[in-house]
Amino acid sequence: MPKGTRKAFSKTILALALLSPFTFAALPQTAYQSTPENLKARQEFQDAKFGMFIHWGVYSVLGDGEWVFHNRKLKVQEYDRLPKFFDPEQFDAKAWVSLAKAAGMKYITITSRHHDGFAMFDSKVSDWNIVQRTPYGKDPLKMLADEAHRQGIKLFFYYSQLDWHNPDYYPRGKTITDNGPWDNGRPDHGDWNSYLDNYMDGQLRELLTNYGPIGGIWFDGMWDKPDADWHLAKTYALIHQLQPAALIIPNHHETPKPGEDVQTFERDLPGKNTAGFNTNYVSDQLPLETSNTLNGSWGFDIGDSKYKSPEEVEELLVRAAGNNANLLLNIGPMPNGEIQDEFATRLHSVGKWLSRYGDAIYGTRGGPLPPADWGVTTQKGDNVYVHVLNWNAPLLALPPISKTIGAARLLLDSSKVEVTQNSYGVVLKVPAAAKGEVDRVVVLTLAKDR
Ligand code: JFZ
Repeated sequence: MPKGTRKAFSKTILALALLSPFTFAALPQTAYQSTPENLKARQEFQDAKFGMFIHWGVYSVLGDGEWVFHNRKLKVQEYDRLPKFFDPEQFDAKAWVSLAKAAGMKYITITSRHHDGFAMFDSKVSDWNIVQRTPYGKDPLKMLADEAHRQGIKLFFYYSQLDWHNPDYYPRGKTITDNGPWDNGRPDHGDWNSYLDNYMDGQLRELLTNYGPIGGIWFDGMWDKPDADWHLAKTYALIHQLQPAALIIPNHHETPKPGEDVQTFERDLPGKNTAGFNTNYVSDQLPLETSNTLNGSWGFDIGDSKYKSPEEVEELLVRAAGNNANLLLNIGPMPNGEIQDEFATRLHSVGKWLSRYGDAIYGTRGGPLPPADWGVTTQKGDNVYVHVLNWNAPLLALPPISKTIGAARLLLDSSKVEVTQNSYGVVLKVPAAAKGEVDRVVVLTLAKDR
């Protein structure tokens, strides 16, 4: 390289070196580096596998789901009557947390506010909250957080960024027209920046300050205005600054953005899009989660009796685990604070089942074999768990597993399972399923590499 060129070259390098810190400063999103606490929390989240989702708000009073404000095209002044009837005298934080634990669930994600914008917690940012507007007058999230800490279960807050009540949620999103025009009486102007920076970030600050260590924030509603500037970098930085281990879990149905810690899929296994609004992109970096309902609804629906059986829930959980994902299973408690028996009995059955099969689920990761119609595999340490969900022949032929299988046994009674392994793959002799047996789990112990 001639001398002049070399000089110009090194000048360019110098300029680039000087420029780069500024480039990163201007793009805080790309600079997001998760902290060690956050990475540890992600591992614990993946180990947890099974969580309880709770949709509960003033809408529960009407027994018609959490979208009733929108579906019935109510006016703001009409919806404002609803909190006066919310008096959950049967609410018992201990009973809720105990039920989650009995079901084998390791975390709870509850609506701190849904699309009606009504804060189910003691918020100073606005009086549109449970303490100031309801006869109940107390903060159930505080009671739940204290009880969750006592019982050693993580609590996450669902938070709707979409708001059907606050005038500053303006310009409005697609939910104002998707059901035919809905003018609910708000003025045709508003301060979007103030909504995000003061109202929303103010409430998030409260949630991450007043409730002890929180598992994370489960965001929902960005899909209402997919092209808006949601000030995500600012909001995400605030959360990670207040609680570095808190996980940001956005239900925006898009490819994960910088600062997000978990990719969640609504009513679908990762990469499947039977619901019609999920993305096919599956992160190979972030923990995965899939949410689903125990009947057909999220919020309490008095006319919904389409309960999933314990067996269906168990299969969902196993298929989620085999896809390297958690299952977040929803219940909508009643407005009096009780969880209906149909939910409680089913959850107890799943918990009983998990006490026998949990070894093949908790703490595992998906694979090594791809999920298939016959079933899935999970793995932990030297063990591969083959979950046979849908296979009626005595022999099950699997694709190759790269390591040598040292032993094969049934999880339930440790009885030996016949296995052959060659370059074509692995053949297992699986015992017939007992009546009602959802999952036959064969544990393959891999030989140590020499
Ligand atoms: C959202 C909420 O609207 C719903 O009430 C519940 O909280 C659920 C967990 O999350 O559900 C959605 C969100 C977006 C679409 C559909 C359902 N969408 O874009 O079609």
